[in-house]
Amino acid sequence: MTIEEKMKNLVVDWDEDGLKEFCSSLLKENQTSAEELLKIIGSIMKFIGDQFENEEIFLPDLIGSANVVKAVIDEVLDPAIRAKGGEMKTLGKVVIGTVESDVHSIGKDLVASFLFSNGFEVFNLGVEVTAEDFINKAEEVDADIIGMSSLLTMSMDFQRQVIEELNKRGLREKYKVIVGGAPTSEEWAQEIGADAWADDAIEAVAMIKQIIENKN
Ligand code: B1M
Repeated sequence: MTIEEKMKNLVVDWDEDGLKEFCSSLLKENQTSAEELLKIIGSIMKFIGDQFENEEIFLPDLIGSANVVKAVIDEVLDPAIRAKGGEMKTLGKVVIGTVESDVHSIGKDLVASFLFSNGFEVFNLGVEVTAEDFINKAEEVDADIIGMSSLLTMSMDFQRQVIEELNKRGLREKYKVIVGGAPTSEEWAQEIGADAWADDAIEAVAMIKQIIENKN
């Protein structure tokens, strides 16, 4: 059985302790990296999402699996990445969150972890983050980038509202804004006046590196 198959079984069985133990032992024995395990988790969640969309599983199954994945990211993978990152020189500061009214955290957390593992200082504000909170945090930490995730068609407009609020406060030029999440697109990013859009966590890192290079 491959690592991915074993992890998928543990997620589907809601075996949180089993998945934590399995990932911890892989890391301890240097069989793989936390970044690789995050990529695998991304593809497992896509598989589970497809099953949900095809009505092969139901909302409680989805919630159970998502909780297992969140616990492993928070308690095993993110700490492993942070433990390695002690000596890294920061490439820039990113304030990131899922927008108001939206509780989807997994994709945003993957982006945050990938950014951290690539040398960015990341301020992850969690979910249901208001425009006020995005902007206050960016001001407080003197961020370079504000990153907003949205998984619901109904919550996308809050990305626009954050940009409008930045404009109102005369702060729009101070920060670069990147948006992402399944219902968003390059065209959406252009429509709301964001600086960049990324399809996945890897692309988000590449886009943000590019933005920072162009800024300096
Ligand atoms: Co919900 N959900 N959900 N959900 N959920 C979706 C998004 C949905 C498409 C499922 C469906 O019906 N087909 C649908 C939205 C439809 C729409 O509006 N277009 C939906 C719905 C309707 C809902 C509820 C309303 C259900 C209900 O209550 N009836 C409810 C909403 C609650 C709320 O937010 N107010 C709800 C709740 C939930 C759970 C709590 C059960 C759970 C979330 C748990 C959690 O995150 N802690 C959940 C889940 C798990 C999903 C699906 C199945 C999977 C999402 C996920 O984690 N994907 C999702 C269906 C799907 O996507 N196939 C669905 C894996 C993750 C790695 O991918 O998040 O896309 P993703 O992130 C990617 C990219 O998008 C990108 O990079 C990431 C990594 O590669 N990306 C960025 C994301 N953010 C980025 C930011 C960036 C750049 C790139 O820059 C800043």
